Amino acid sequence: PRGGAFAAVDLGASSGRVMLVTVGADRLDLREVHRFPNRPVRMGPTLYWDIPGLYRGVLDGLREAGRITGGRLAGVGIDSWAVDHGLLDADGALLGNPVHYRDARMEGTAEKVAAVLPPDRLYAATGLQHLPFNTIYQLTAARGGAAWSAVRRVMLIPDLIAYWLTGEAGTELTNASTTQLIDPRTRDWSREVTDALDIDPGLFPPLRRPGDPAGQLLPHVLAETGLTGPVPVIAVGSHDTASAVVGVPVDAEGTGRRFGYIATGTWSLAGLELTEPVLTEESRRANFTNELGVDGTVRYLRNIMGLWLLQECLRTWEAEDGAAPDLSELLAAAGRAEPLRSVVDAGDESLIAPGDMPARIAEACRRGGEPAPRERAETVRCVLDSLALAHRRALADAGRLAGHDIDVVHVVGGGARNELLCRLTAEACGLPVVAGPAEAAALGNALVQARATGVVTGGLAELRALLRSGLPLRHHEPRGGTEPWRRAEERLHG
Ligand code: LFR
Repeated sequence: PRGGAFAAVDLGASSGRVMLVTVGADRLDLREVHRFPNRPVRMGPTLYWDIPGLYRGVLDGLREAGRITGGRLAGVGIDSWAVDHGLLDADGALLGNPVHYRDARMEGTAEKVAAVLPPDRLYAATGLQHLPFNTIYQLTAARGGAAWSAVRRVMLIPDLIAYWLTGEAGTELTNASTTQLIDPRTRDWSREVTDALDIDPGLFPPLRRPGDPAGQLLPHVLAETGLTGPVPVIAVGSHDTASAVVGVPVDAEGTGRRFGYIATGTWSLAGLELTEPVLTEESRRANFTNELGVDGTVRYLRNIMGLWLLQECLRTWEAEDGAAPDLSELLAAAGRAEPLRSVVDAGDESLIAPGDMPARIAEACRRGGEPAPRERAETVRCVLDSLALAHRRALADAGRLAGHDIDVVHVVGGGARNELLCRLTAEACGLPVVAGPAEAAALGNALVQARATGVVTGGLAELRALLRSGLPLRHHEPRGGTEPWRRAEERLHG
C-alpha cells in the first residue's frame, strides 16, 4: 500500500513541535516526536523571537523523526504563527532577530498608514482585520530603522525556516495574506496597497501555494539530522490557522451539518470557511478578516485574544509564587465559580502586550462596570466566560455577515483540551461543539504534504475524511439556554 511518513513542523507562540504523521490511502497516524518551549526574549527595548533556538528545535525534531523512520521522510512541512518575518541582506543573511508581534514598536504606525491609505480603502483592497501588528505596520515601523537600507528580502517565519533547510526562497500564500498586502480576490499582491505605501512586493520571494514544492533538505541539514536524502520540503498552509482549518474533522458523523470553527491556542480564531471574501464596510466595522486558505478557500474570522489571557495570568502567578500554579486545580475551581460574574471584551487591545495580566483583567472589569475578580479562580472564570462570549459573538456575526448558517461548532487546537472552555462555548453559542483534534495544525500540514506527494488524492473533503478515524473527539451539547449569555453580551457591548 502507498503511504508515507511526513514531518509536520508546527511553531506556536508558546511552543514548537515536530509531529511525525504517517499517512496511508485510508489511515492516518500522529506521533509527537519533539516539543520545545518558544520563549521570546527582551533585549534592550525590543521583544524578539529566539529564532536560532526555534530553528535548533526544528533540527532536533527532524533528527528524532528520522530515528523512528530509519532516516526516511516523505516530506517536511512548516507552519507557524503569522505576520512576523525576518529581514535579510543581499547575502541572504538575517539582519537581526525577528521582532515579536507583541513588541511595542508599532505604536503610531497605524495612523501613518491611515494617512496614505484610509482604513476603508485598505479593507476593500485586502479584506484584513485591523490588528496593530499586521506585517504592513511592522514594515512601516522597520523602515524608520537604521538596518532598513540593507534589507533586500523579507521572509515570513515558516518561509525563513524552509530557506535555511533548503536554500530556496519563497513566500507561501496563506501566510502572505496576513501581511495585509494581498488582494483576496486575485490572491496576489495588491498593487493599490503596495504602491500607496511604497513597499516593493519584490522584497518578498515569489509566491507559492500550499502543495507546491519548496526545495530539498540541504546536504549539511541531512548530515546534521541523520536523514537520508532526498527529503522534499513541501509548502503547506504555512499560516498555522490555515493548516488548523484543514485539520477540522468536518462531518465526522456524516450528517452534512454546516460548520463554524474555532482554532484555539494563544489566539482564538472564530469563523467560517468560505469560497469568496466578504469585503463590505459592515464586515470591516465588525473587524472580520478574510485570510486565504488552502484550495482557494477564505477564512472569514475574527481574532479573539484567546488562551493568551490565561497563559499570561499563569506566568504572573508563577512569578509571584516561585512555582507554576496547578492548572487543573485552577480550572476545576473556575468551573465551580459563579458563572458570568464578570466579563471583559476579549478584543481589548490593552491585553495584547505581555505583563501583569490579572491586574489588567481586573482593570478592564472596572472600566466596563463589572466587579473585579476577588481571587485566582474568579480571574480564570472571567477569562473563560469572556472567551466563550467572544466566540458566541464572532460566530453569530460571521454567520450574519456572510449569510451562512451554523449547525455545529468545531473547536480545534490546544484549547480543545480545555473542557471548561469547550463546555462554556457550547452554552454561549447554543450549538453543539465537537472538540478536537488538539493537533489540527500538524494534521492539516501533513495532509497537504500527503496529497502533494500523491499518497492521497482529492479536495478538502477527502483530506478531512481521513481525520474521521481514530481521533479522540469530545462532544459538548448546549445546555442551560443562551439567555444569560445574551444578557452578558448586552452588558459588555450595549
Ligand atoms: C495563531 C496566529 C493567528 C495570528 C496570530 C499572530 O497562532 O497565527 O492566526 O493572527 O497568530 O500571528
